[in-house]
Amino acid sequence: LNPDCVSRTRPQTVLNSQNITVDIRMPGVLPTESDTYLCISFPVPTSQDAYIVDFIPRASMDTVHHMLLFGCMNPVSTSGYWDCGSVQGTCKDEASIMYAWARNAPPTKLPKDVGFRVGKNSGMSHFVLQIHYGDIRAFRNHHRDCSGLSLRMTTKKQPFIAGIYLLMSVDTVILPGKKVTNADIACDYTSYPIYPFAFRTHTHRLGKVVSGYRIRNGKWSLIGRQSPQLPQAFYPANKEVNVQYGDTMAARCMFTGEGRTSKTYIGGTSNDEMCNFYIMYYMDSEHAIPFMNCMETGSKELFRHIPAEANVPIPV
Ligand code: IYT
Ligand code: CU
Ligand code: CU
Repeated sequence: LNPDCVSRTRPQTVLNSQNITVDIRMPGVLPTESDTYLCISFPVPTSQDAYIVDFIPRASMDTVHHMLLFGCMNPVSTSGYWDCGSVQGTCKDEASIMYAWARNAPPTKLPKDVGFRVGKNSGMSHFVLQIHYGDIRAFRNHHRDCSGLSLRMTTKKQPFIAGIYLLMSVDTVILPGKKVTNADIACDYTSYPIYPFAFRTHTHRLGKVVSGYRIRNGKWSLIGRQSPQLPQAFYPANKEVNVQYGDTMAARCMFTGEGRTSKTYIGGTSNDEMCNFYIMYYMDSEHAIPFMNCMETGSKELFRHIPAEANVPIPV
């Protein structure tokens, strides 16, 4: 077994015991069909609070289509790897996404003084890494894959906490043959200020463009806009747009029903659809809320004022 394949924890330096690096690697896997999703879990290696301050992808470009890192208390398994496609999933409890890497997209860096808080007290005793292996032909020579992620962590308290705000549609129905269906989501924001620095979009095949906004005093400001058909990584957000008490968060996914012969609903398979807009933000650690969701359907009246760009497809 290639020693690079073994997941491990090691101190960053002997001089400063506050820093740890965690390597989360597939244990030398050989997927047997294209579009296999494999997961491994790894315990957060400290009982104290710790902060992830850097993500270093260790992915093989020719085999890995994308990787996602989640945090949770109860992974589906704590030994070996498992198939985590639509059936088993990642965690028995709620999983929170913290990182996405996708082939041909630039990797996300956390800003200085910003960390994701992990550890038992923050509801994250385990990491789960999900890897989507694309074209199986890359494994013709039967080599084994050890792709994964290194996390640079510290137990030193960070001034700002990273978090994820997820806007998702729960009730969209896409009619067959209909050229445009919009999934509109909006929620009032009633917490301490957040500073978005990255965003990620997710739909399946029918999504054309996904856009996210802050609405303040009736004015729509773009946080980010991307085609979900491009690599679904976190992309840099518009840094000028922060979100504060009294603002509204809004997102639209534009879908097309062309090429379908029956209705398409929200669901887990590739024949279903999803509409997700993820915002990665930082927040003053004193008031930090690491994960927030918005699942409310946006009103017609509100979305009368959405900028026209939200319905302009992005060329892929
Ligand atoms: C129904 C739906 O839209 N599911 C999404 C969003 C979602 C993410 C997480 C829902 C829950 C979560 O705990 I994290 I409940 C969804 O499954 N998105 C996929 C991944 O599972 C994260 C994606 O690639 O964005
Ligand atoms: Cu993928
Ligand atoms: Cu999905």
